[in-house]
Amino acid sequence: MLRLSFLISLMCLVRSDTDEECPSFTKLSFHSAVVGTGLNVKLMLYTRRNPTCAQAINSTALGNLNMTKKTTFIVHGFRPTGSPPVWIGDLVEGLLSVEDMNVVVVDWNRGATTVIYNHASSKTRKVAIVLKEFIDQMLAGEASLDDIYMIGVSLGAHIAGFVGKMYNGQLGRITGLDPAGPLFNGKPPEDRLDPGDAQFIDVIHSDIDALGYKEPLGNIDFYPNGGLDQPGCPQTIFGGMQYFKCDHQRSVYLYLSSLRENCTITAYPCDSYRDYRNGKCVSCGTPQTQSCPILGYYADNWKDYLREKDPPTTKAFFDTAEEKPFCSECISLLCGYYNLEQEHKKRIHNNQIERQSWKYHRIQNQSFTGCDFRKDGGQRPHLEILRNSRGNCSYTRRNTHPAKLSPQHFRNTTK
Ligand SMILES: [Ca+2]
Ligand SMILES: [Ca+2]
Repeated sequence: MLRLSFLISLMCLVRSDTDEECPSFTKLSFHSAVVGTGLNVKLMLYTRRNPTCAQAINSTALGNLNMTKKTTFIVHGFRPTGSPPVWIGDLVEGLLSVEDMNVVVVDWNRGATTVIYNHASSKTRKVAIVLKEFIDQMLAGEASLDDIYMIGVSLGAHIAGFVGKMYNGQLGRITGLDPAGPLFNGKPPEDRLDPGDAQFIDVIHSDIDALGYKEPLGNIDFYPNGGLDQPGCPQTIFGGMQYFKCDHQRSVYLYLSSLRENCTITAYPCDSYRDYRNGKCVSCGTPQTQSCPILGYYADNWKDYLREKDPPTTKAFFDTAEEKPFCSECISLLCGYYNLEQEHKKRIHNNQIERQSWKYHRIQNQSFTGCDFRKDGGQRPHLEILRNSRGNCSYTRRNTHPAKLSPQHFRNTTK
């Protein structure tokens, strides 16, 4: 009898342990979205000590959180169906793979889940206040605002802005991934993300004609493929849910590629996408000692330069492939974009270039791992890109690096 009761209590112990361990992101049903949900903010901590099994944390229980390290908060947006964001796990894993940090998933699915966008939007300030209370506790310990980084997706980007504002812009960094446009477009800075909300703010705008925010909101604003629509996303309602969210969500996948893929997405500072497409923004606009800004996690390498500008804002453009690795599209690879017309003129003036130039049409349909070209100490690449009116890409070897690349080498770096 004693043995049995011991066994039962042991089972209860194990059972309650597994219940407590590894809390997961709140899963709700579409029914919850229809009836609406009250706000409940859960914080889940992942570190290299517990990379796959979260710890539920709050102001009084900080778990494995190491105050001396960077802390990255991931803040999601509107959840019209109640499901967890599909990219959460990949983002946590990616962040932990690039740096030993604390990653805190801010689960406000109860609150964000509703079919009525306005209801989710109206809770953003309250989420920000919960985060402020938590960060205050961290600051009461050894943590520093410099080491606080918030990645906000859609409504989450504005939540991050609200938190940053409460610290007078002294938060280390905010990354806005297609910050929400509806109900925020045209609002004053205090009612949305703005460049004053953190020490450095980088933003990716991937759906400015629907769910995203059109105007610049940070120190650098990246507009992939112009920011309106993304290649590979359905253009009609027959694409189902993807028709509504694909462009918007692409900002997250582009950011993720900066953590996972062995090639970088280079962006070109420019006044407009049109100017970029017309080859007017080849020089990157940064001091010659630097290369062009890159998208994603390492965008803050350009922090000092971008913040010193007056005003401290930069728009940057680039094109991508339809799928990962998005950087594989020829046009996004290198710091040199010429239209065919310009290049023709160049050839007339310089026979040597003409003699040494090669063209590789339709190479953009292949996965290209030529980012090695950028690893030569930030030098300008050996290849320049041509794009003709039909959108085909081709490459021309730079005459400054003779014999460094052969057509054979080029073929070897494509697959
Ligand atoms: Ca603001
Ligand atoms: Ca769109």
